[in-house]
Amino acid sequence: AWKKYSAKEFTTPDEFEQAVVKHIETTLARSLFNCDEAAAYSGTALAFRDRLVIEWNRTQQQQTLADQKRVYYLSLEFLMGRALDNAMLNVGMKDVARKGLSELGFRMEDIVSQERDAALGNGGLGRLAACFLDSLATLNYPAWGYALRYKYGIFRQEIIDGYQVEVPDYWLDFNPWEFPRHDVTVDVQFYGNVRKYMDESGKQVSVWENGEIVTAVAYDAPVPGYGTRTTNNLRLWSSKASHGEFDFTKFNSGEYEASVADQQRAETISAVLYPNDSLERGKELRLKQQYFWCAASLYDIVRRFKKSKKAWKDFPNQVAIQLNDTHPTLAIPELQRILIDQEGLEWDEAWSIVQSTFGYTNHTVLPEALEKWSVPLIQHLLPRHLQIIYDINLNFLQYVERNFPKERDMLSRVSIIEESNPKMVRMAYLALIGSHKVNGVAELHSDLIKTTIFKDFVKIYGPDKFTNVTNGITPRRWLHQANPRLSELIASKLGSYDYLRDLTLLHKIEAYVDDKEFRKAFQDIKYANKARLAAYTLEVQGIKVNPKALFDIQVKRIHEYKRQQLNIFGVIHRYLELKAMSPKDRNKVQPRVSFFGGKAAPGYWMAKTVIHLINQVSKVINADKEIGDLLKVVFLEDYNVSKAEIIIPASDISEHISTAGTEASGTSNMKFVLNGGLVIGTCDGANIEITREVGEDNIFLFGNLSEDVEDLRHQHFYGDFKLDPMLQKVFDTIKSGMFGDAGQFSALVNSIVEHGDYYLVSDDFKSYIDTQKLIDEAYKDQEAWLTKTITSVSRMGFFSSDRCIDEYAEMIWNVEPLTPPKQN
Ligand code: 26M
Repeated sequence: AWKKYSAKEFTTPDEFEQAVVKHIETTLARSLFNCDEAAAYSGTALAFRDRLVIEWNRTQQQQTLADQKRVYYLSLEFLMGRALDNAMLNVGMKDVARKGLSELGFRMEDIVSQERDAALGNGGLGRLAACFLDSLATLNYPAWGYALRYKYGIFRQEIIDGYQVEVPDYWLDFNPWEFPRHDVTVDVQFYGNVRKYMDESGKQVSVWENGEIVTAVAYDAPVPGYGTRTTNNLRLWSSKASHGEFDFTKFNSGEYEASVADQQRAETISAVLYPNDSLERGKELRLKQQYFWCAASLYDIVRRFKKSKKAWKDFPNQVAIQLNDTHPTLAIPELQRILIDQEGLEWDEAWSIVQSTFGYTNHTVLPEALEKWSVPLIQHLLPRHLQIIYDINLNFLQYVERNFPKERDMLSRVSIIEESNPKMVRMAYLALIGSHKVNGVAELHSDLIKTTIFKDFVKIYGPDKFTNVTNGITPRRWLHQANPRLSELIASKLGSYDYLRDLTLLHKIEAYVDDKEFRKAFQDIKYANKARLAAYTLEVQGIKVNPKALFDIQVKRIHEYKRQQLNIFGVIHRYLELKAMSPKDRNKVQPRVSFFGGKAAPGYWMAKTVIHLINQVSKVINADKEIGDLLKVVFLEDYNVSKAEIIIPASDISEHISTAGTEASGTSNMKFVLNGGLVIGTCDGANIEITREVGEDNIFLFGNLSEDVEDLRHQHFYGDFKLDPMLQKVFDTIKSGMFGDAGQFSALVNSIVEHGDYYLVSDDFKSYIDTQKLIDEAYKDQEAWLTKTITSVSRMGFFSSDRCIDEYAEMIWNVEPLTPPKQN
């Protein structure tokens, strides 16, 4: 019999060093004589990986035997960032590794920063999925993530002459965290035709045939939980030609190029993450990605279920599938297809299984961001699915007609098919109709989806189909890892790190809000974090900033609705005011650094213009000797997860200033406050719940409310549009050429002056400027400011993604945790 393998686990720095050396010399076949930081990183990662893998295998085995319901989180994006620091925290041997590395002559920070980010996502939606995986494992839920193994993640951003330039992010050179499973493959079909026939019993059968086959290969990555042995699985699918390297028939008959071309076409499917936050319209390759991933994942899930030999009606008791936005909506017709075409179930029975299995999370109400696919494209690529979508729609519309006979015009409004030219499939409607629950991601947002985009559906299904799960963030990465000193300070007062598993315990630090020593330590940590960002800014941007200045930060994807333009116009306004002051008055001004960071979608010209303007303004202001440290403007290049871990702990104030009603939740707002920064924000998304938790005195809210937005927009078009006079001055300055050729910014200015100011920049400008003044005043009273920040941190317990995941588990998935056995 086989002996159970037991990894010789390191427990001392010495043993750790041995493990590192072993991996460098044998796994990597490198000599120790030229052991650089890259090699030290690799050895360290592999040493920790060994320990993760044991618990990973154990967890998977336990979950298989336990035979209870599992969660499958389908997301086209997982913005994981770096894995080593997280692995060290969860394995619990970071200090041992630190000592060991130091004996080998390395600093932990330098080794950790050798790792490339796993940047398989665009922004908030992808990072949310990563936080959810962390919480699912930490709370011992049996759960898998499913996604694509993109060869290229989100592009790297370089700023050249003030313009964004996109550079490919090839991240797989050395990735110790993934395990290829060449034995776990799924053949996925595209194109072809549907043949219908009667079987012996007289039943109509549809066969989808003559398609093109692409093979999905599984790559697995371990997802360890904190303070638990549970290690879940993230499965990424990679595409390759179904016949392997080359089509040998073609190859042997001399068609070398055709053979290679087939192979490349197949590999293109998982080649690159779309960088567009969904604006990528109608691209066949994107639809192929979506189906490829849905089909492979469902095949895998169904295969696992079938091993249990249970009846199909038990499927929803074993499987909960969560759709992260509409990107995986094809999983709905795909499961229906498997059940009726391959497993021989009747339509109604199959459909009830489908509906009980899926839940759908909506992440935006912006109409331009709602996915639609043209009927001809789906017909061409997925002919059988189009038939099924039409049948789903027919059944649904018949149901609506029966129940609302008097509302004929509702039918065209709620139809899955939009009767345009060409016809379009409305993916959000299909996702909603095929799921048992639909949730928004913050209270306001969940209310808005019920009164706007899904209004008719509330009438049809009743309000209980709709629910709210306010987003959350993992305190492991966003407090403990990003801000180790603050985490340690909190632990020293609470007596342990238990609060990292139950963030509501943070409320106990409110008792120290008047404790002199605690306050001093808290303030010192904030200063050190600001000094760290200042050093980083000098090193990579070449801009010297004073850590004593007020650090004002806005980092997120660049979008008109997020209103970075409002921020930079405010900066220009501030500059004009400073220039107009006497030197004596200037001396009383609160110095400030305005940091920006974020990527623009490559084809989003307005967003790119905003980046350009920020950089031009930065150049002019930073060079102004008269202004000096009173105002500095910094655009931080290539904002990503690992940079966020440096940037976020360094804020005094961060900006979350979307037009009310447009930002579904926001999650960086939570990260900033948890790290002892305050927020300037609109009454939008999770800002509203942050206000409820921390108290109105501890946040700077401004601007028009969501319920007034429609009227204001109407007035812009049908009343006369009056530009805010301060904003007018800002525009005059831009037009004067102070920031370079004004023509470059005319589209941006005109979107406000000429084209109706859709995002209400002018309407909110005065309120924004006034609130920034309040902030300057408030910051002068450092003691009062400190009280606000400490109080806020202590009240952030609600925003842990652990709370969030427990809500999904209870209200949507109906799954229970599976506790790992005590260590043997
Ligand atoms: C794209 C181009 C132009 C204008 C808008 C978009 C766009 C907007 C929203 C595309 C996709 C959008 O939604 C998807 C998304 O990423 N939503 C984000 O999800 C996060 C996690 O729930 C939330 O915190 C963010 O508020 C929400 O914007």
